[in-house]
Amino acid sequence: MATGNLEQSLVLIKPDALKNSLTGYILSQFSEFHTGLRFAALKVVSVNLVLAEEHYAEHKGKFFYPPLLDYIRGYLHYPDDPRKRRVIAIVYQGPGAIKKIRDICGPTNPHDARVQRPGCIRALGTVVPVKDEEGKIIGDRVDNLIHASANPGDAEREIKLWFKPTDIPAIMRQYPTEINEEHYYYKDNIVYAEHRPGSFCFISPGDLVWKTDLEALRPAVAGKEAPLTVSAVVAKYLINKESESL
Ligand code: FUP
Repeated sequence: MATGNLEQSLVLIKPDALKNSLTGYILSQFSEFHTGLRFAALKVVSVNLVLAEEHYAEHKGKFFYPPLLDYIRGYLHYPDDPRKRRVIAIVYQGPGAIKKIRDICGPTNPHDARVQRPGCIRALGTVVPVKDEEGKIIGDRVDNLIHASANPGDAEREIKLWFKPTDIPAIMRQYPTEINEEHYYYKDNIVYAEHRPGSFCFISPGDLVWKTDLEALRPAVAGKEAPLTVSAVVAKYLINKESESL
């Protein structure tokens, strides 16, 4: 796990921030001049369902989980324009990256943010009631513009979920990698060691991959229990592929 000067954090500029043209404002809040942090990686992501479910796995089963998936996938802010459904995913690196970024973001709920930390990014967000099938309000969906890793363990999990090692300059990579020596194919949430009809090869011999991904794939193809779900490994290899339903 990375610490000290090399600490990293995952930031997601969410669809509501993009819709409100807050990207430039957010990037300037996090600029090296203001925070001492640097970009380690950045990409525009059309968020597939596998990635959304894995990113918010800890909230599975909660009333706000389904709308949260629709929110991060851009369906709520761009119901009629699939081209605009995207987030900007960024890895920041530098001393105290996680806390510095969380402080600038502010509290999770924009109502709290406005009271407790006026001026923080999430103070510009909004809260939308969530209703059950009978129309009764059962809680709030929190549209808070930005995601930021909460602690070093989350940062490692999230960075490896959204980014391949080669998305990050070698000198800035913080987590162990390995050169893969096998072929791995994916179809319908299953990984295979050989090609199956309709599957695609997402890792080939010679590819640089996260060590923890390989430690999950080896048992997974042998039908054994793995330390990570197949989805957690494969999600980043599905990013920005053709099919909307991925
Ligand atoms: P944070 O770490 O600040 O992003 O907060 P959480 O992990 O607690 O929440 C993850 C996401 O769930 C946030 F974007 C807000 C959303 N959420 C709701 O929509 N409704 C709730 O009642 C709680 C959280």
